[in-house]
Amino acid sequence: MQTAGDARLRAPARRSSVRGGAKGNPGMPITRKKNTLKDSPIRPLSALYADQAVDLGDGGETHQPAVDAHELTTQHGTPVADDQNTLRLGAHGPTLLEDFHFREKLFHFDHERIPERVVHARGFGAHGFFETYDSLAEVTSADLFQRGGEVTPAFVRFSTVVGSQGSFDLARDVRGFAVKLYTQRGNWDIVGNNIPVFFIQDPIKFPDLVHAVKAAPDRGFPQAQSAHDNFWDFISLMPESMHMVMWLMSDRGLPRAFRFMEGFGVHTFRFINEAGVSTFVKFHWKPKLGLQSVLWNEAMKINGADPDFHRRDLWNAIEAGDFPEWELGLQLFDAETAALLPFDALDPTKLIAEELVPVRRVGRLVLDRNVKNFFAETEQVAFGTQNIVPGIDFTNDPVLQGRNFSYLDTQLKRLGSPNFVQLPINAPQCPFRHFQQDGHMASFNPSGRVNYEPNSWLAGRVGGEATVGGFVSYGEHASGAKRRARPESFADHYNQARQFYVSQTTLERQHIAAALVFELSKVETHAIRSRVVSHLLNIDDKLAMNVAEGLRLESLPAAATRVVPPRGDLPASPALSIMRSRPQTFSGRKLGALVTDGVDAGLLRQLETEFNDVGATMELIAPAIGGVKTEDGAWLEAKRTIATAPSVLFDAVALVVAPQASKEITKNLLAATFVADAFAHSKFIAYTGDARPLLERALAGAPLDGGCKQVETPMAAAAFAALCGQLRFWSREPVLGL
Ligand code: HDE
Repeated sequence: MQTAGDARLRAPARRSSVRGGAKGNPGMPITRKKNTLKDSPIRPLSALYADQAVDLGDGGETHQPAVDAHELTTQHGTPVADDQNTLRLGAHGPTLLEDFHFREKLFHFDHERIPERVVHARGFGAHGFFETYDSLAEVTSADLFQRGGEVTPAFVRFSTVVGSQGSFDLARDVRGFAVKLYTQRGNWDIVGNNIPVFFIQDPIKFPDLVHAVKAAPDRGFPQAQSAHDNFWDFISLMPESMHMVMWLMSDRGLPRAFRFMEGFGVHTFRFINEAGVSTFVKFHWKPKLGLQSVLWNEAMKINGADPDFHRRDLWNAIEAGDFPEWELGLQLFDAETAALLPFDALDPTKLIAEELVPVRRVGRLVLDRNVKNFFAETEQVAFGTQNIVPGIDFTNDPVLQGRNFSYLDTQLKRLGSPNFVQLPINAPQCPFRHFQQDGHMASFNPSGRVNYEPNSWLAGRVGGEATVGGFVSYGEHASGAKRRARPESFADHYNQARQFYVSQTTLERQHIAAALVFELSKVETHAIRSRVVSHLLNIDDKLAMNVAEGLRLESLPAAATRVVPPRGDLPASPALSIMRSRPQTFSGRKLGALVTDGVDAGLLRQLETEFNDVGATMELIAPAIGGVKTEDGAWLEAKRTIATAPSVLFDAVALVVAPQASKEITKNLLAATFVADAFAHSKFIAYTGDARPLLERALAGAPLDGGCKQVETPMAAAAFAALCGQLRFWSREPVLGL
């Protein structure tokens, strides 16, 4: 195979015209070019790198001539004749300071990075729209909710919280779910998470929380994880976090994809209608494809195999026209209902069970366009909880109030100018007019002399106050002594954590216990492990016991002191469990088909059709990326190889092995690991008869179960696709001995 390196070695710059290249390289054409005085840097040779025709310089370096008018220029537009060599005094001489092209290029490169977000650094965004189902004028005057069918442009950024921008997607972590809606009356940001509650009740603790969970200041690690002493030390001293910790340790901390997770506004907000009446509202995003998560053992392997697992999934789905969709759900309740709720609606560590206040679906969010430039859009998008529009207002949730203060600061720090709202991704898409001016990188610079209000320069009074539909804060009465205090109604730290736990299926509860054991096993300080268990005892005895056993604690600590006693009036809420509310469809999921030479192309086609019919995709995995030859001699290109695509990247697998390849593939340890992992992760496995030896080797004596199906016929392929609608063969997990 020829490479650019070959060409350089084999085409010495000062050769005379040769066709056929250097000795031993007959396929490499090298031709002397005609030079004119105009062609200032003389490039004596032309070369071909497979499909690419280039010139070679004196040192054999590649020069790629511009085609037509697509020539390279400096930032100031000066055409660049040589982008390979700095300006030097002779070929071996010192570099000259007057090399403005080099200086500009390096200067700009040195400043390419902006500070990453202090939290939610690793994110991925996409464009789309929000469509209102029916008018909500009875509860809000927000313009986007006035008319059924109204379409509002949207941008969404998903993120992990803890890791830096270069970390991996499948950390056990909360996911940011931030939505910018470009409404006709201003931008409205719902800066939410995929978990409906938060760790802390007062924003003054946010820096402590984030310091504790991120890398320790002395050593600069660990990265993108909570499994370490500092995090659990903090948590074990902050029982208000226990509810959120239950969510984080549950499968919610490991979404299968952004498309398969819920979003929540977390805080209680207000809707205000035309008459000024306030209704409390909590925001939910419900994924059309239902909820799904991966297992922790899978997550760890996915992070190695594809650190971009979530972003790749979203990007590919949108590119394929398979647009991810969520419905906006509202929990609406008035002040009287709020007073009757078992918890304070202003406490962000609490949720309101859907069974108590039902979720009303009022519109859909569709992501249908990938970004054109990651930096310009995903990195520069600036969300802020303070960005609301007339018809919506804040409540006194202290964390929301603190956030309203924080987000502006952070954007100025990150984006370096008070004009960050002028960046196209942040600018409103409705008419706007204000008199804020100048500053770094001002690009919205209105003409004319009016830059203050009131003014009398134009008859229309440019920039006068809105007489209809302007933003008016809700006239809530407030009074009290100025003091640092927390409401007594915030004191219950365990009852809702327990409600969440008992709402899970047995397997989900086991996952929570296993996650806690994993995390605390990485905590080196014994006292912290016991302290966490002392809190778990206030949530569920069996959970605490399982964790204590998993850690082999010498003795069970006493339960942590609690302020509010256990309450018996909080029934399990099925909506809190992913498994209980999972969809019966494989739609949006992926089948990985491991294929060998001699494969039955008809069967593969059938499998693909069946999976496409349920809205899923199939990817071919072969021993080598070039692909395999089918039984009828055709060539099938592979998408992945066994080495690049372990089965953790798929939701179900098919082992489509031909008789002549059975022996070879059975010997392949990677192929056996592929199958063993799929089995250990309770995935459905289809296999041809000739794949059975591989399957048996991988299972190491474990019996084949109902999740493994021999598939040789079209009917069997259809039945397998339907079976995969159950997503996993969960009844396998308890017998795996994990
Ligand atoms: Fe944030 N948060 N946050 N947060 N948050 C930021 O703003 C902050 C909180 C959330 O994709 C920062 O632009 C404080 C809760 C998301 O760009 C910063 C407090 C929830 C994103 C900030 C909270 C969130 C952020 C860092 C406690 C869920 C990413 C970078 C009082 C409802 C948005 C930035 C994106 C980002 C502050 C708590 C969600 C520093 C002070 C609760 C999804 O301003």
